[in-house]
Amino acid sequence: MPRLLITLAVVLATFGLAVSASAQTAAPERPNILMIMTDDQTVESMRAMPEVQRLIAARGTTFDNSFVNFSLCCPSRATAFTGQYSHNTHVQGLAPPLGGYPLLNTTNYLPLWLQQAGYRTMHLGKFLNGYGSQNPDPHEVPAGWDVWQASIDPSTYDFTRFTLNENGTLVDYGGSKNPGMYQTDFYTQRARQLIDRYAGSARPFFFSLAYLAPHHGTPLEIDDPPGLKTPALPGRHENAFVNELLPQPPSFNEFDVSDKPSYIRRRALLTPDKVANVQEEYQQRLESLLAVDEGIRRVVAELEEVGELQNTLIIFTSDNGFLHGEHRISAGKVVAYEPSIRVPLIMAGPGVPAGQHRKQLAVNADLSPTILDAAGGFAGLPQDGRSLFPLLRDRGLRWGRDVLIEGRSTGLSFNALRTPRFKYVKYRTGTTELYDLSRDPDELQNLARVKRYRPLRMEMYKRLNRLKRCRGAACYAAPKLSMRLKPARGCVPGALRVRMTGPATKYLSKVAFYAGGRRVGLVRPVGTARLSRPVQRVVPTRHVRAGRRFKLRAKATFDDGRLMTLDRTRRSCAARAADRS
Ligand SMILES: [Ca+2]
Ligand SMILES: [Ca+2]
Ligand SMILES: [Ca+2]
Repeated sequence: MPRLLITLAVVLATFGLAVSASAQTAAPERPNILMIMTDDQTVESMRAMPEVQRLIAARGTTFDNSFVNFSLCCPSRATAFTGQYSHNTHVQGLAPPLGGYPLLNTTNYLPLWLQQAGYRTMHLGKFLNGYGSQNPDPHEVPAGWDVWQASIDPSTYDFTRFTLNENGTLVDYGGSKNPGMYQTDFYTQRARQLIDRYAGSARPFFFSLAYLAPHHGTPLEIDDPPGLKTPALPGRHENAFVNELLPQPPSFNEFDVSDKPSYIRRRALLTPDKVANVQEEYQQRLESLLAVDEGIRRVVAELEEVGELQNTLIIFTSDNGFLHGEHRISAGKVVAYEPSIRVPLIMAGPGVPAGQHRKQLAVNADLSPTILDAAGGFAGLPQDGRSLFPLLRDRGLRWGRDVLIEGRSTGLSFNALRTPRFKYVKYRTGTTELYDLSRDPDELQNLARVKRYRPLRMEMYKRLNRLKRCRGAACYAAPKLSMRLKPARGCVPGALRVRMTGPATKYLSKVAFYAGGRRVGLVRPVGTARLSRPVQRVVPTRHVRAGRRFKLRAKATFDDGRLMTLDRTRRSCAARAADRS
């Protein structure tokens, strides 16, 4: 059997399908993996979750710049379970023909790959939209799940009365049979039971725990605002944030929308009444997260009680962000603006440094390769994202990739590129948007018609055209940049001449050099001039002890804000030729 697996791995690698080479971590055994996904949760709302901060973020690493490829429940979950952007999953909506559960290819996706890697796979809660309603038989259980307890649509969206498909059996919860039941609390209790039951087994588990909050759902409540949908709350948390003011960043109810696409320009300013309603909606969404936060405390406590906490990789994230009045959108997602595409992403457990942050861009297509990396498994499909573990091990590492954002809904269709600094959006109508997020984080000044950004726009347009049809490694292709060292081989006598080469040098705006962890050189433009060519530098390496191997790293910054590191390992000469001269 192991030989068969090795053969399979070799075959997959040969065809470029393998994503995970590592698996050889320091951990004595392979970790359990718990992926907690909330629904429609913004990064801003994380302040309502002190337990997640204490038990996951403080023990782990927070990705400060985490995005979803397609900011909508169903496409986003399809990406999480396949490692593919939505143009490859073909799940680009909530219902056929654009999307919905029936469009997910359940014959080749993450849970199956994890089973092949020896994992017990479990899912509890919301799955892809339309599960139980769009498939002809609600008893259907998708392949790949050992323990399957998914909510049946539309009962998914009732916080007090819902039906789970429990490995093929439909079981009703709440309602008149069990008044007072609250879905979030039920999921927490059920999650603890599952952990208790399968802890300590020789088979590690992958547990997908999908809370509905802070997404809207029934029943209606007395203070629900007219015209806006809100979650339902347990009595103990009603009005917990009643005094919380709606955040009003500069993009809130954006006054001048003359630079915006027509679907924004058409929107009227929000009236004070409407703003009050949005505030109530905002408060209820925050309030609904309190039970999730409590739930996560109890789930983590359960892992600790059964002795599995140290050996469980916990991933906390959301399927998409949400707008609360930014750019005049009173409630919504799908769009390319920051509050819509940004999601919380926090990891803790084996191989994850404690109490750290990462600035590098992450995208939900990274979830599958990251999980497979931890599990020592292999993807059966080209992965459009990458394992985040290299970024966890090396905070200075930069890949230089663009993140692809996609969106389709009634009357709206776009693709976008997100770099660490810029966002370029191209609508099917031909309209474009360009934002310099380092100067304009609230996306108030569309630069698409500003002349001096034309070269950047053309370049991003070309890259977007490539990325919008990308598959696998092409989706995270780095800029074509390399470095030439002199001496090219042999030991380094005390200094190295480094020259940046490759077509991407023409977009370089700055390069910093590090040897053995110390910054030893910087090439940057003087004044407003462009970087002089060729981009090269003699960097001293005398601080590296004689005869030692050291890492030379070049950290390149491009005009569009992309960052890329290039590494080379060299050895300093035992005899210090340079010192003697
Ligand atoms: Ca969602
Ligand atoms: Ca409500
Ligand atoms: Ca209220």
